[in-house]
Amino acid sequence: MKIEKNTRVILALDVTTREDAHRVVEAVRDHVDAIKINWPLVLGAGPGMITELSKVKHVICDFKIADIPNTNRLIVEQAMARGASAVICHGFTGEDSVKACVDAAKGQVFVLTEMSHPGGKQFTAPLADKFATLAKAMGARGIVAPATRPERISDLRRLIGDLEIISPGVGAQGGKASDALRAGADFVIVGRAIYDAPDPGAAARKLAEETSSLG
Ligand code: NUP
Repeated sequence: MKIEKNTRVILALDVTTREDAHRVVEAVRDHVDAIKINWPLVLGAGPGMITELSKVKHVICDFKIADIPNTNRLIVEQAMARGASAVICHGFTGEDSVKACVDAAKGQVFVLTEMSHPGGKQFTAPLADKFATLAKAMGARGIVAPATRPERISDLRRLIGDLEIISPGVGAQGGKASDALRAGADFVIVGRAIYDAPDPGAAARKLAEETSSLG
């Protein structure tokens, strides 16, 4: 499922209650193109959130799936059956495990490469090129690459051609949305800089002004 590029912002909805989730989504829905959810919301408010939110926007389930192929398949099937448009998986588990995700999600998979936090340099950075190449070879939809290191987005873009890049690390982790997009990301992923702002709607609007002006 294609996510239309309007604002090129994906909301990372790392709140832990249904009330907070809906409050933030109502405030920002006009300024984001999709919603990424992660374990904090699913564990805090239940997997029904996938279905509820999928009625408002495309939902990407950032479950960082990292298991043997059969377990990966079962996780992905559950997420997709509840309304997810795509899932995020790790690449270090190897070709067969990534392939199981891609098959179960009918291609709608983003593979993690170099993670955006400081520790991401330790183990994921040295292997990031391999994860990106694996994503392309396995037929994934795209990769996750760090807005905190835009030069790495450019490197990885060269390896994957026209696969999509979604990029976390904007705001709270120090990255800048326009830098990540100029480096080759299709979308930025933004959590705390939106949902922790005193006025999430205003924060999202301001960000969308910055990103949509880049075309
Ligand atoms: O490398 C990654 N970095 C990262 O921050 C891969 C991710 N999936 N994320 C996720 O993006 C992280 O789990 C969180 O949900 C979001 C960033 O949130 P924030 O730093 O904008 O609050």
